[in-house]
Amino acid sequence: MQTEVIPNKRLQLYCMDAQTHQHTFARDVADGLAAPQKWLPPKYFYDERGSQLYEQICTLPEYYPYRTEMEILSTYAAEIYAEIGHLALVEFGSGSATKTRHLLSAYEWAGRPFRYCPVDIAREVLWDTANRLLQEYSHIEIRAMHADFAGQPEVIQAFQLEKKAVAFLGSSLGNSTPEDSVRFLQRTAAIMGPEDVFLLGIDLKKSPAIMLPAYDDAQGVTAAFNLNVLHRINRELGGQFELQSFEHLALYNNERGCIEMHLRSRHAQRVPIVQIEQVVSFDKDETIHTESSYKYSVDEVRDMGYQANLVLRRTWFDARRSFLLALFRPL
Ligand code: AVJ
Repeated sequence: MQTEVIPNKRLQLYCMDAQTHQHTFARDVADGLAAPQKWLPPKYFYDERGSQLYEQICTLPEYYPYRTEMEILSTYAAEIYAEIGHLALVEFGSGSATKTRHLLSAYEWAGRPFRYCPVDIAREVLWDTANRLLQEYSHIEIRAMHADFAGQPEVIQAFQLEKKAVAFLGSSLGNSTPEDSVRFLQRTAAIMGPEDVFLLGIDLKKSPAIMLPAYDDAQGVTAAFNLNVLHRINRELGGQFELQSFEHLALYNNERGCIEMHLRSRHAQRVPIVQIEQVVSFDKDETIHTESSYKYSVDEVRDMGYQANLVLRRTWFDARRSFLLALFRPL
């Protein structure tokens, strides 16, 4: 980890070097597409185009997770802030920080300096957002980190914060399996002090009739978002995917309790990927599993916390109890 740019004392950018990122992408694609069930880690959705498409997904009528979490944060920002106190706010997967702004406004209204430490894998979005926030909040001090934090929450130790509130919003934890999620929470808890808090935004289990359209919208934005990862392989790894030869597929896996997104091969085909020196073969209807989005009950969320020595202290819901904002403290 290195500190790359210091434009002024209110904004510092920490960077994981690009080399590491690129290597990982090539290796993950090579491994994932060689597996019996082909798969790709969802974090690779978020290149510049993918980040734009995700923002667009958030405006879709079908995509309730965004709206509902937004409702919670806008309704209860003052209450949440009162519970957290004026602690430095670290956020995993901050993206455009649209929802977080409600919380940042509560900090701002306190009328004294506060520190916001966003961590994201999408570099452009991170940078643009940080600069925008500097304009919007006169008391904000930003330490932004461009990093892949998946499976390694310890990256935030580079911020060297004495006390902190760690936020993981947007149901992004849902992209990990429950087993990996518990491990992520355990490792996060291990680097939290006794007065630190953990704020988790997570989607709740509900009827597939509501969940499924959120991942298979009428306008096909989610389909474009899903297919974009093939475009990225073409661009960054010399892949020769023909996007029209794959179709977007979303399903609810009732046993695992997650929405799955796949890309299904419309016909048998062989796809060269130059930079990993592989030709990937597909049967007709064979899929690449590109994302799991786990849904939980409140009890399951509480239990995951316990397994990580985190105690669920407060819960906030939207009016329809569609989404949960949970505040944990160390045991
Ligand atoms: C960014 C993890 C919240 O799982 O709902 C949106 C991403 N995938 N549509 C989710 C996503 C398909 C998403 N999160």
